[in-house]
Amino acid sequence: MEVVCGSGVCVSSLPRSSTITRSTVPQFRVSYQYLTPFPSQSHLFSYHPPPYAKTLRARTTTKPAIFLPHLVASLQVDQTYIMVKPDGVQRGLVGEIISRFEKKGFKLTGLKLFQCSKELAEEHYKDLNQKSFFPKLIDYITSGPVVCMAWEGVGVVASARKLIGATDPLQAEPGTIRGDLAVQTGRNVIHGSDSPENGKREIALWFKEGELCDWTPVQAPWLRE
Ligand code: DAT
Ligand code: MG
Repeated sequence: MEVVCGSGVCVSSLPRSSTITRSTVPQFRVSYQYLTPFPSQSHLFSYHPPPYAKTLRARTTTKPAIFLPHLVASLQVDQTYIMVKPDGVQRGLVGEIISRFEKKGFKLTGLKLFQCSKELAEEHYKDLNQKSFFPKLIDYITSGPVVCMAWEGVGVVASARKLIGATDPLQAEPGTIRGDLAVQTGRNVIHGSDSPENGKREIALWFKEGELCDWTPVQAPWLRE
């Protein structure tokens, strides 16, 4: 057995049936602990012996496999900023909206009812400040309290965008929040960050230090292997 690890790339000639344990590879203890949450070690490698290989020798071939770091990266925990806009609060949709994210299995790390200032709304939507609808958008977001939320999880940013649906509620699929609960872009009830970077930026913008909770839900082992 031969294992070579470099920066970001690992080359392994482990037979498929091999199990990495502390006793067999004590010097790779850190790698072992890192890989245990994944369903299997073999899916992270570029080469798998074909399942139809007839002989034991073919099945346990020692052909080198390249470790695929992007698969590890895809299991990264992200944060997203979700906000029930003033129309969602006024229409009594807060519980319904929170419930959809809770039921999906993401972790709530921050929650507050908040009246936002014009300056904060402008900073939040600064990428849209050249759009003709920008003044109306700022008036709308500052027209009443919003519910600010920080949610955490693997893939939470993209998944939240799917749960939310298209910007124009008439284009949003049934089953999405906007598809089920709204009819117009200018009253589309909810905001969700559009990238992990913006998730971090917006959470830092809307929450002060000490307003976020680091906790472990008891259901965690029932959501991820
Ligand atoms: P999203 O909220 O789906 O990320 P966005 O970032 O493009 O959409 O725009 C932010 C908000 O601005 C959007 O939720 C509603 C408003 N908006 C966008 N396009 C608009 C338009 N053409 N007319 C009026 N409001 C618009
Ligand atoms: Mg957006």
